[in-house]
Amino acid sequence: MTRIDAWTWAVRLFRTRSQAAEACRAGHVKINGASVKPAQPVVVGDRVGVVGDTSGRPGTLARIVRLEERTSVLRRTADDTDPYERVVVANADRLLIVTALADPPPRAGLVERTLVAAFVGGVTPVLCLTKTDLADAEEFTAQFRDLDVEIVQCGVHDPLGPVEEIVHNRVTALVGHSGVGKSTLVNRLVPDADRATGSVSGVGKGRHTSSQSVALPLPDGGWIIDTPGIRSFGLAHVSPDQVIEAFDDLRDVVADCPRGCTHMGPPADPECALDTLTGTSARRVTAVRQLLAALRTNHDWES
Ligand SMILES: Nc1nc2c(ncn2[C@@H]2O[C@H](COP(=O)(O)OP(=O)(O)OP(=O)(O)O)[C@@H](O)[C@H]2O)c(=O)[nH]1
Ligand SMILES: [Mg+2]
Ligand SMILES: [Zn+2]
Repeated sequence: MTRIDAWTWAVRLFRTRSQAAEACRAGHVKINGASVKPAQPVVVGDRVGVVGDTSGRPGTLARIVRLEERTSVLRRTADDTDPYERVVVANADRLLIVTALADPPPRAGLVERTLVAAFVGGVTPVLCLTKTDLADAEEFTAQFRDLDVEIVQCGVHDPLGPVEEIVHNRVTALVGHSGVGKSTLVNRLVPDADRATGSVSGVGKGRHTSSQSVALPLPDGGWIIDTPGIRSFGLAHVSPDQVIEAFDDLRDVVADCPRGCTHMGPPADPECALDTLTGTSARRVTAVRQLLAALRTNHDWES
């Protein structure tokens, strides 16, 4: 699934990667063998089965009749109290959390919340810094060091090699605040993508240059998914235990925590088992608690 418009879904046919077709959704789709009709069952990145006219000729439509099981799901909710989960992208291997070092200023909270969604959704996050020509990266990146998240600089003046290596032969989604340079980066990675880019002056006034998620094939293999800018990342569906679960070295330790432990340490959780860890793991606990703290505080980053 490469693009979704009001009534049609664009699909790329698997056997011939270059062949595209339009498809419409059947009333019900089969997920894991069961016929269901969820509100928005098919998202960009989904693998679907289509029948009917798959020629891709103008005016023809195929029918989506099957949704393959997803290898990863990046979800968000509108805010932290909203029970309605929206899948942002399916089947991504990597999530590039695109963050400008200035204009708009980097928001640690938004990065932390996006990291949580990636860890919980089974997508490996990478912190991707843009506008490196406008500010120094050191101070901002220091706070993420103990999470072992890969950090790559990919401003317009930085060489493309490191980010090309990350996206090669993988499905990579880009997320981040509006105006950070997601589409600019996509245009560098896919020279004929021709994604519209915008000036940052409109940020905070509800203006987003990209309004749709689109998957584009990379020239050397793999897919890149450009998404519209976000102002916040609702995590109503995420519990502290799910975050801990994503870290191999912490997962087993919390089995010794008292019931209802929120793993924040004293004073809230004086008996949290994570406090028995030492060395690198202890530093990791501090970093993961930073994520848990971000899970509790959501902001709408207007600008
Ligand atoms: N100085 C500088 N400007 C950049 C850099 N990367 C992107 N820009 C500029 O930032 C502006 C916004 O870039 P876009 O690529 O449209 O941002 P976006 O993240 O796709 O924004 P939305 O589609 O609204 O989410 C454009 O004017 C770009 O030229 C960079 O590394 N340095
Ligand atoms: Mg864009
Ligand atoms: Zn605990």
